[in-house]
Amino acid sequence: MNNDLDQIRDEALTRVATAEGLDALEAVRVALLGKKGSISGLMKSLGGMAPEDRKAAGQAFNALKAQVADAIEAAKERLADADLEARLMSEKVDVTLPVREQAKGFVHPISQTMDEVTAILGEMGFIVAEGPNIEEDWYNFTALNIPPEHPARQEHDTFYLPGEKNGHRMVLRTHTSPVQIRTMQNAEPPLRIIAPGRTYRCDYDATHSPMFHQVEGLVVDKASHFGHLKGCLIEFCRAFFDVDDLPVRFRPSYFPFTEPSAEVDIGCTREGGAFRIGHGDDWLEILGCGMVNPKVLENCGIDATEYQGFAFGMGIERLAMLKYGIPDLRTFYESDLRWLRHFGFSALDVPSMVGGIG
Ligand code: 2NL
Repeated sequence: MNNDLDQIRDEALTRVATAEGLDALEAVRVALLGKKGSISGLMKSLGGMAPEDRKAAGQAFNALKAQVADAIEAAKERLADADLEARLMSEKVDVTLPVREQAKGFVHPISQTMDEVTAILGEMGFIVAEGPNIEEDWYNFTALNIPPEHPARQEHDTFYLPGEKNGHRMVLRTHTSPVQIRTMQNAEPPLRIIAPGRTYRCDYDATHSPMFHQVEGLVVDKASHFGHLKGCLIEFCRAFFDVDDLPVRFRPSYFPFTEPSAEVDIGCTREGGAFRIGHGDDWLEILGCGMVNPKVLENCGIDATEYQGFAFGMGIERLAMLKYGIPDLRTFYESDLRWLRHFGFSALDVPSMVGGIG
């Protein structure tokens, strides 16, 4: 019996020791210790033994089983080490390879254009100011010398909201001017601010969206004059369109909040369907401006006998369409990723970050 067991042990340990690879070792394990394995078979044979032999045989079988199991574990470790060693010898990892490009988002042309406008005016010394999109009609209209009977105040242009605040009707701001009104009320001149942001008008067709974007600018100082306004906006137009000798013209106009008021045109060509900014004998309107109406300064608590100022406003969608050749206003708001991949910008091209990185 002991000799039989010794032989089974020797055979089993030889099979374990000579198994080539982890798969072969697993096959050996199943053949020996599996449900139908030979050592498991020994265990089953206990039932047919004489009771006086059973205890000693059981102990011997268990010892054999444990020994073989230990040998298999040890062999498994040895083979796994050998596998790893072989892989380390045969495989190479080039740690100098550049990483794969990550999928990244795009900057929307509206954001890009706002950033460009803000960067140019920021370099001139304008500070960004912000305010609520939901406004009292006093800030949106009355303070700006827009009288109650003015067409812009009528229901069809303005989104009026239910409820009142401080006895005033609430509106979605129709321009960012109320931001400047609030600044004039709360800060001491001299002021040099821009107000970029969303604006709302009840209008929707091929060239109008109920939500759109504006940047307005305001300077208030003791000696600000129309020459400053012209210099500032000519410089802005040339920087924005990146044309050093861009022709810029000021055409008389009317706004209730400025006096005198002007519209600003830039030179362009329209020939045979081709359109080009910066050359030729045609003109294109791109922004409105003027000297701040003294009534507006007084409405904000600024002494108009001591201070004067100039202001301007521009629509961002229109500037973005002109600069980047985007033909249809509505595509700005469709969230079409194929469109954004075409017209969008890399995050690192944001001009406010140029020079800030790398
Ligand atoms: C345009 C014209 C303009 C202003 C906006 C303004 C603001 C204050 C006082 C006086 Cl607080 N003026 N803003 C002035 C002239 C024109 O916008 O065509 N915008 C798209």
